[in-house]
Amino acid sequence: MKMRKQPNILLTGTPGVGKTTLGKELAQRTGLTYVNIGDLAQEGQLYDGYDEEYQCPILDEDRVVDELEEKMAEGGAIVDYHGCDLFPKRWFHIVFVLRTDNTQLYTRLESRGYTGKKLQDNVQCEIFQTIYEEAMEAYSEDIVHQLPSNTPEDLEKNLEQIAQWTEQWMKDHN
Ligand code: DAT
Repeated sequence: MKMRKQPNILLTGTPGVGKTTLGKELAQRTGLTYVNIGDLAQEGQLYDGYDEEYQCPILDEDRVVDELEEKMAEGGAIVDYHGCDLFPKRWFHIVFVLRTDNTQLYTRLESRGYTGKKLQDNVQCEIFQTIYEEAMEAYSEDIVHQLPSNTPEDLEKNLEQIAQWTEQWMKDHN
């Protein structure tokens, strides 16, 4: 029996915009598999050096892509990462860039323990819509969507919309 085809969804955006929160709930609702790139890299130690400025390991992008290739070919993955141009374009059927107002984001990152340059750079990343522009360059513009992610109501609406899109995609492809 052939397996039911499922789409691959990319959730991206500045750290703190709510990718993990949305991704995990979405996985529960749709039955798709949530994949956190940060966790994957940590588990497999998929790193290539250390960033002294930000005090964090540097992702080995090639190894991350190799690690995921099989799963992505199968379909049904919800991928969560604060960057998007490291993945092959062909992997994703739709890309969501979550967006948060900067005062809100500042508070969230501060309570995550970010301070100083790391905090400022991340808020600035959101103000300059860096990840949105990265997504528009890396993928077909017609599959890239921005989602406001400020309030619990936004979260609920986003869940609802993406779950509906997923259901429709599966009807169209099975
Ligand atoms: P990310 O995975 O993008 O780094 P997260 O899911 O860890 O972000 O969320 C960061 C914090 O913000 C966390 O405390 C939960 C909260 N949050 C996420 N989405 C939200 C929303 N739509 N409204 C209010 N708070 C939200």
